[in-house]
Amino acid sequence: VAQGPVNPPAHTVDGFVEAFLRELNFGQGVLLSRSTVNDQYLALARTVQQYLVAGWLETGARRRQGDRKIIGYLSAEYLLGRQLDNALMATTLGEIAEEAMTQCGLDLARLRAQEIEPGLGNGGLGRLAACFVDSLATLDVPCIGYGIRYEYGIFRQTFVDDRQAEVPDSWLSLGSPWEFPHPERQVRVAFGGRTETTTDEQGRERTTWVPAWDVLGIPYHYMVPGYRNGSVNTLRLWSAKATQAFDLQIFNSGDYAEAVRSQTFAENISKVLYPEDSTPQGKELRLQQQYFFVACSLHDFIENTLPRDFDLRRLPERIIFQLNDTHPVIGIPELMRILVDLKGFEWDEAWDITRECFAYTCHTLLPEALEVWPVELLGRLLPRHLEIIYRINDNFLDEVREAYPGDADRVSRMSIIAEGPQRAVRMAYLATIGGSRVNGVAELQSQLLREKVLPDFSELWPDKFTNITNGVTPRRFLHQANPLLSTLITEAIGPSWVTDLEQLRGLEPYADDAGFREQFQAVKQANKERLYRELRARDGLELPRHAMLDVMVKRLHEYKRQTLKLLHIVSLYDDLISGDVSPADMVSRTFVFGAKAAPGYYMAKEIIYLINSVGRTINEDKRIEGALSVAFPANYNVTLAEKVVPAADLSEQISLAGKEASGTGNMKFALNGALTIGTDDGANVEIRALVGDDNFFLFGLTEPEAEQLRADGYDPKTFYRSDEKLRRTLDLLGSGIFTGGDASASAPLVQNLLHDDPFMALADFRSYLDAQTRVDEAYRDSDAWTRSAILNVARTGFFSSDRSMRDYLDRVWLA
Ligand code: 26V
Repeated sequence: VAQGPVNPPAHTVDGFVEAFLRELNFGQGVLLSRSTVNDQYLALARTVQQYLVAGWLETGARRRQGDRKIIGYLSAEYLLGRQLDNALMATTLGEIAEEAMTQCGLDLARLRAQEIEPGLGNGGLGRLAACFVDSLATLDVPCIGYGIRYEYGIFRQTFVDDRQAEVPDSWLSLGSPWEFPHPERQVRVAFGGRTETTTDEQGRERTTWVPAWDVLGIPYHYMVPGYRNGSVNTLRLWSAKATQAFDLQIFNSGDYAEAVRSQTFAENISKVLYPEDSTPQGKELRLQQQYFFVACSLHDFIENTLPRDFDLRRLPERIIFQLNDTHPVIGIPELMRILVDLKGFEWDEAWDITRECFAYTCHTLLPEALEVWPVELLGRLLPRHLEIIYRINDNFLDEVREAYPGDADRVSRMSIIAEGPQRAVRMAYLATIGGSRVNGVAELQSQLLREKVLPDFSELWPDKFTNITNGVTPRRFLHQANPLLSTLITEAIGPSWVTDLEQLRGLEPYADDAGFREQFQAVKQANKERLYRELRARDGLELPRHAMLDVMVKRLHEYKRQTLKLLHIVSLYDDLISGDVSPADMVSRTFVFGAKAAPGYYMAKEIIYLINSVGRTINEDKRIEGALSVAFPANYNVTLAEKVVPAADLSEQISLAGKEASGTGNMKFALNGALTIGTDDGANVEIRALVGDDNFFLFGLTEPEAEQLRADGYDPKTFYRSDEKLRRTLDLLGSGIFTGGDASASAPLVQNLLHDDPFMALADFRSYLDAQTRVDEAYRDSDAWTRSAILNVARTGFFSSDRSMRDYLDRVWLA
């Protein structure tokens, strides 16, 4: 028989129905007449998959024959979103599937809604990884995405008495049709124990690691389809399994719980995604997760992906491991261990190879977000890796001493090991030293990375540093999420913008076309109504059809300043209830929030509580005649984003300047025709430069101004005292009217703002309010607003993740 893949089912309604019924009968083991929605969804998923698999197998075969360099994307998070819609889009099966389901008496939309999205990430960093693998497949660049198959992804958020409560996300519970487990390709990963040094016959010292325990990594493969190009890459996520199911002796003696204890322990490693975003907790299990997936991935690539007997001196010709933040940085000493301890390389040669095989992306500017691991913990869990890190550090510090004779201060500043009561390994330094390139994720952040976060390193190796501005996939976030706008764009400029987003420039002339503007507005209105239908069904929310839709969706963090948004809302409410403005004279607004707080982040949870409290009070107040409404649907995720982003009029990107590394939501909104109100921060800077000052509402301190204010001794009270509107707003927020008469319930946030305000919300309040007034004025002229919205779409093609990938190829991977 032929060795190639068998043909997929026919690309027709009949072919689809036939394949679907086969999956339902033979895969699920049920008759259509007896099947549940879940049966139908699983069968549908497997059916669509059949159309992709041939391309996947062919891509794999093609990659194995060629000798192209592969991108090994190492990321602890992939926030993929639902797979079914993406697969239907990639295969152009949308209409066929719709008709086929109708013929079976089923509703495609209902089956789609059955899918629980794999929420294997926290926020921007995880979603970025998902966009990047999408773009690499679309560009037909060989890539393996490596990560962890968490059994529980990011928690499901609920609200109980306006406060966040977390529920485990058991996304696998109804079946997981998108994954291909390969238990036969298990990898053993060791932990703990000690090292032994011996001298071999040639008198060379050889170190071996004698570990104390181990676990197995089982790979689960996911297809990553390119956009209608037949190319399908692989995402390989690792699941931990105990090396021994249980201890038979203990089991036989009757202590069942004790017999499975070590199994439970080992399998905890891939149990749950850490919901902490930005502030590392130094938890042992998290280091276990990091080493677990990195060790599995390096082993998989070297032993199973490279041809047999591959000459490892040429490893950098075949792989570049991209480190998505510091989470996989332990891969650097791991590759050194493989080369030196297991493959017999001399240290220096191994080091040259290793440095060429890694590159590091830094996604933050907050010093507290840079991972450090206590030496004690790292040495206990990975004793050999700690030795290797010490040796890397010794050699590196020699280099520093040579470059800067007599500068002991610099030597201690640059050491991988931070001295102090608790010695710790600085993972960002290890990544910078052990990789060939370091990049930030937007121009401003890359500049601050060089000047403030890693200044000594950028002085020593100026050419190592580069910027690669983030991007988002136009397939999911424009074409799929906004089908009406997608169609309108295609009618105007043809279909190839989907894979060549700069072509959106062709829309610029249409901004001055009254007929096009009218169509554009109709699309926006339809998208709002689609969102409101969803929020009614999903959350029981009733929202007015016609109001400016003002959206702030992102993780809850003080630096992002959801509080500033809240102060704006309270100030408008104050305008109304004090009689300063009548409801009829106010530009009606609907505010939508979406935000999860890390479960242990106290202030973030207080902010959620107050947004809900303020929202409830405003929504129930008849006096304001519906001029303002607030919606905070629980559990914001990729699926909800796909409805929210296309509907928004105004995108809130209001972090304190110098704190948001890039932002990617900002890009999604602009591409979908929302105008941005934003600070001079992250990628906002680049969005504004592209769309033009007239089409962007800028406010707030610049990064140097914020720094200066902090250096001069920032006192939020002075702003409170000198600005009457601010005073009234904060007093109202603290009065108890939003919290059932209990002023103490709002005190934690209000007191924090008055006495500390670490992210200078009070300093930016006046400027923000003024900008919001400009927004109101602009919105009253709906033609001019729509013109700006169209120009936002036309001018933000730069933010395609396809462009980001080309930049990585040029400046990092193939440089
Ligand atoms: C850090 C940690 C620390 C330990 C606990 C778990 C955990 C999980 C994630 C992170 C990463 C925080 C950094 C991050 O998400 N950065 C965001 O990256 C986006 C993509 O580059 C960027 O757009 C956002 O501005 C940036 O905040």
